[in-house]
Parts: sequence; structure tokens; C-alpha cells
Amino acid sequence: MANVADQLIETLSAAGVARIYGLVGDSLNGITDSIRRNGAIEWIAVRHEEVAAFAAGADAGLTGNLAVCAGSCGPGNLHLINGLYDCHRSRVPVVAIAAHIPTSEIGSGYFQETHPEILFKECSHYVELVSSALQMPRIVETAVREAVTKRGVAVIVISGDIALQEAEAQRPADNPLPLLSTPIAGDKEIIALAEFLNAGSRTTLMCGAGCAGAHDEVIRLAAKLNAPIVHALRGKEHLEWENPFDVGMTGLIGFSSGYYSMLNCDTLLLLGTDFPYRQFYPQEARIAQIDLRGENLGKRCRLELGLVGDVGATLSRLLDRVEQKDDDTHLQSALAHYHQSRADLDALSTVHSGQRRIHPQALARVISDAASEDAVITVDVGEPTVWAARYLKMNGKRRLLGSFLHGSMANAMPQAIGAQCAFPDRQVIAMSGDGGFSMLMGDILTIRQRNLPIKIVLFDNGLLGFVDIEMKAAGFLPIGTHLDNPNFAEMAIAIGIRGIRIEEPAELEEGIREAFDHPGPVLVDVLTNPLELVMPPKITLENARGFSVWMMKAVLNGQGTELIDLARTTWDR
Ligand SMILES: Cc1cc2nc3c(=O)[nH]c(=O)nc-3n(C[C@H](O)[C@H](O)[C@H](O)COP(=O)(O)OP(=O)(O)OC[C@H]3O[C@@H](n4cnc5c(N)ncnc54)[C@H](O)[C@@H]3O)c2cc1C
Ligand SMILES: Cc1ncc(C[n+]2csc(CCOP(=O)(O)OP(=O)(O)O)c2C)c(N)n1
Repeated sequence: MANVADQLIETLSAAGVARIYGLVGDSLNGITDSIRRNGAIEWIAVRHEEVAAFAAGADAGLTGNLAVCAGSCGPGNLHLINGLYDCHRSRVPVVAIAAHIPTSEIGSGYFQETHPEILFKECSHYVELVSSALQMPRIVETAVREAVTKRGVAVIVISGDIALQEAEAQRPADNPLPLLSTPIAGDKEIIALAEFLNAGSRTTLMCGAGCAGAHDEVIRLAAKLNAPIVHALRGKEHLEWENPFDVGMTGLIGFSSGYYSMLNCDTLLLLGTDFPYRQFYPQEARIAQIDLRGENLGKRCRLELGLVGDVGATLSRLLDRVEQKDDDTHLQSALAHYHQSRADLDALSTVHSGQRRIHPQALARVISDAASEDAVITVDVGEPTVWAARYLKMNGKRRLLGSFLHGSMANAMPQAIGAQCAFPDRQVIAMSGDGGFSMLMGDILTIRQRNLPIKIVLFDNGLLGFVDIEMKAAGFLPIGTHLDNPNFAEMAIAIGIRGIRIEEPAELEEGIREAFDHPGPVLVDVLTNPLELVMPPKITLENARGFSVWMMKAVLNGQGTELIDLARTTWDR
């Protein structure tokens, strides 16, 4: 006789779920037992539930399919929360199973009691308590549809005793997944946008994650408008490659060419981006935006025209209505500026004979050169995000994952676990900070236990580096940023996986290639120079005090030469 847990698992399986990431516990026993008996879904056991949530998020983000994670009651599901915030903010479809204390004890301050419906509220579209077998399978089907349609997290809260109750007769739907269609802006709106663009003379396109799959349409539009293409970080993997209009990323860790291309335009079109830092948007330009979500239109800057629709589908209908521009002065200035910025950054990534420290820029470049054609690269929050943004070459097949919206440390290794489980034959590389890696280090044991051939490359600078520079730039003396690290390569060997330590610049290329050629899991502990993200010039203690680095209009270019003035600046500054 089927029980409620069986219905849950059967419904998830019908929705195409292949794996559930989690950590067992008494309150989950009915569900894990059902997974064992059902056999269609694999249980991926991790050492920390936060890892389960990050891994599920990476799985969903890469495959585009629904992914699932699970935690036992109280502390077990509390541990999921940070990872679920990341999934929710990154808009990947994830269902979380939050097991709950026995129904008879709810409200009594019982052992491990929490109120998951409250706790998960902010990091989900849907969180519902199953308190009767009669609610099933509807609650699970609704959770699936919420996660997939709205893109984000849905949480099913279920007590162990309910999971074990006999199921009611209601059969789960054969396929609970909705068929999604592509929203396209209407004719009237497309004509308005064409008129808006035709009226501009110095147009810039600012592109984000919503341009996934729209590479060619965006390039064709740029060609018609002679428009430089700036990207936000999450747009990098979709647009930077095979793009003659690319002028780099904007933002604190971006290229100054990205910033100036936006500042110096008279017409700005935002495509599938929710780039959050308002100080980097131009004040004077006329701005239009295309986004799937109407609520995101004009959220970060003053908009003249906002269109709801899919970028690719909307642009393909717009293109014929846009006039070909002749004047390419704006584009050429932007490209020249970009090539200079690119050359300056590339110079920081070369290895010279006689160099004593390994520059993290060089490490990132070597990773990019050695990674396979379709590698999945995950990057930790902190300086690894900076090096990835600047030195990883994308090609339309590689994928780049980070905690770009939630900004949580320790994401890279957990996301690599999800990526490798979803794609066992693809190369998966985690670019980890020493702080980030050690935060959820326990799950290197999951990598060993499952023999996942992940390449962990540790940027071992002995520092919580990104915060160290933030403290200095804001006029504080660094405190609590020093890390007294062990030899992580020896630790990996003791754990039972390949460990490689790289201390000298001359060993860098060979060490990374050796690691990437190794068929199993590897940890490469690379001692990198801690002092790399030089502070922008001219920022005095006085004007910086009280502001975070994020509030400054500055680009940390590694040479201490970029301060973006608050005043309007021209190309020949
Ligand atoms: C340490 C650190 C430093 C960072 N520094 C920078 C920086 O300097 N520069 C930078 O750019 N970022 C930086 N980031 C990342 C930044 O915080 C944002 O996450 C990023 O800029 C958002 O990129 P996005 O706009 O492409 O993606 P999102 O914020 O995900 O926005 C995508 C938008 O596209 C819409 N959309 C999705 N699909 C479609 C579709 N098919 N059609 C139309 N619209 C669609 C969505 O509704 C959303 O509004 C940093 C992050 C970290 C952790
Ligand atoms: C969970 C969490 N705690 C704290 C922070 C603040 N923070 C952002 S980056 C960072 C330092 C990261 O250090 P590390 O992983 O060693 O990378 P590095 O910047 O040194 O390369 C910290 C503490 C955060 N983003 N997330």
C-alpha cells in the first residue's frame, strides 16, 4: 500500500527529477525509504544541507530542469536556507523538502521545533505544510508548478508521521510540469521601441542573463545600431564570445570601458539585465528595457520605455524595423577604450621569469586556457569572482556559475557537486577562495565518497581578500581577514584524493594541466599573491569613510589607476 511519501516521490519523478540532494534524519525516514524503494530517483548524500541546496541550484541552473534538495526537521532544514536563498534569487527551479517535527508536537516548543512556513517564506514562491494525506499529491504538484513557472524555490513542509500515512486514492498527474511559452512584446510596443532606437545617435546595449540563447539577435541589433555591448556579470557566459561589439563588463570589478560606454551614450537599451548598482547607470541618457518580468522594468534607473517579453523573440521581431546607422564614432571610441583596458588587464596575467609570487590573474588565465571546451566553472564569492569575470574565456559551450545575486561565500565547491552529478562526463572546475572553501570544507568528503572528478583550484592567498580590500578602501584597518591555512594539498591526500601544491610561478601551467588531466577528483592548492586588487586612486579617508566599496564609482583594475569621476566624462579625458 502506497504511503504519502511514495506519492511525493512518484510525483517528483513524474516531473523529471533524477536526483535529490540531502542529509538524512529521523523526520525524513519515510521519504528516504520511499526513494530507496522507488529506485527512479538517486539520493545524493552530502555532509551539510547548505551544500545540498547549492548543488540542487547548480543542477537546475545547468540542466534547466527542476532539482530537489531535502533536510530533516529543525536544524536540518535551517541549514538549507542560505543555499535556497541563492537558488531563489538566481531564479532556478528548486523544490525543497523540509521535514518537520511530529504533528502531535507542533506548537509545543518540542525538540528541534521551528516554523518552516515562516522561515522559508522570504526565499520561496511557495511554502506549504502538509498536514493531511488528503492534501496530496496536490501540494507537491503545486510546488512543482510554482518552482518551474515562477522560477525559484518552492518548499514542501511535511512531518515524518504524515509521510508515513497511507495515501489517499488520488493518483499523481502523469506529468505535473506545465508547458511554458515564450512571451513576446506586441506590435505596438515593438514599433515604439524601434522609433526610440532610430532616434538615438550614440546607442549602447547593456545585456544580462536574460540574453541566454539570444546571442545572435543581440549582435545583429548591435550591428545595425553601431552599438557597443556592455554586459552584467550574469550576461558574460551568453554574450562575451564571438562578439565584435564587446566592450566588457561594467561595475566595480568590471572594465572602465564598460562604464564609459554606458555613460557616454545618448540611448541605452537594457536587455535581460537587473544589474543592481545604480551608480553605474547614466543619468542623462534615454533608457529603454526589455525584460520577461514587468516588475523589473525601471527598477534600477529612470526608464523612458519598458517592454515585457523574451529578449531573443522580441529582438527577432524588432530587427527589421531598426534602421542601419552610418556613424560608428561612439562604437569605435568604446572599442578602443576596451582594447586598452583588456591589454592592461592581460598584462597582469602574464608569468615573467624571476616572478616570485603567483598572481591570481595568471592562475585564472591558465585555468581558462587549460579548461575543456565545454567545462562548467563555478567561482566563489570574493576575489575568485573578479578573476573569473576578467580572465575566463567563454565560448557559448562553457558555463559559469557563482553566487552572483545572493553573494554568499562557499558556493563554488557545492555548486561543482551539483554540476558534476548532473553532468558526470563534463569537466567541472571550482575556483575556490581559501575562505570560501574552508567554510563548507566538510563536503570535500562527498566528492571523495562519490569519486566526483571535480577539479578544485584553491586561490590560497591566506586572506579573506575581498573584504580586506573593502576594509582598506573604506578607511578601516583590516581585522579578522588573516587566514592561517594548512597545506590543503596534503590535507586532500590524507582524505584520499589527489592533492597538488603550487608555490612557484614556474610550476603554474604544468600543475594546472596535470590536475585537469587527472581522471579523478583533485585539489590544487595554489599559493597566490594576497595583495592584488589595488585600491582606486584619489579616494581619501574622508570621502570613503562610511561608504562601502560598492557605493563608490570606481573600478578596481589592479593597477590603482581607475577612479570613475562623479562628473560627466568624455572619451578624450
Ligand atoms: C563579489 C561580487 C562582485 C560583483 N561585481 C559585479 C560587477 O562589477 N559587475 C556586474 O555586472 N556584476 C557584478 N556582480 C554580480 C551582480 O551582483 C549581479 O548579480 C549581476 O550584475 C546581475 O547580472 P544580470 O543582470 O545579468 O542578471 P540578473 O540579475 O539575473 O538579471 C537578469 C534579468 O533578465 C530577466 N530575464 C531572464 N530571462 C529573460 C528572457 N529570456 N528575456 C528577457 N528577460 C529575461 C530577468 O527577469 C532579470 O530581470 C558581482 C557579484 C559578486 C558576488
Ligand atoms: C556567508 C558569507 N559570509 C561573509 C561574506 C562576506 N565576504 C564576502 S567575500 C569574503 C572573503 C572571501 O574570502 P576568500 O574565499 O578567501 O576569497 P578571496 O577574496 O580572499 O580571494 C567575505 C568574508 C559573504 N559574502 N558570505
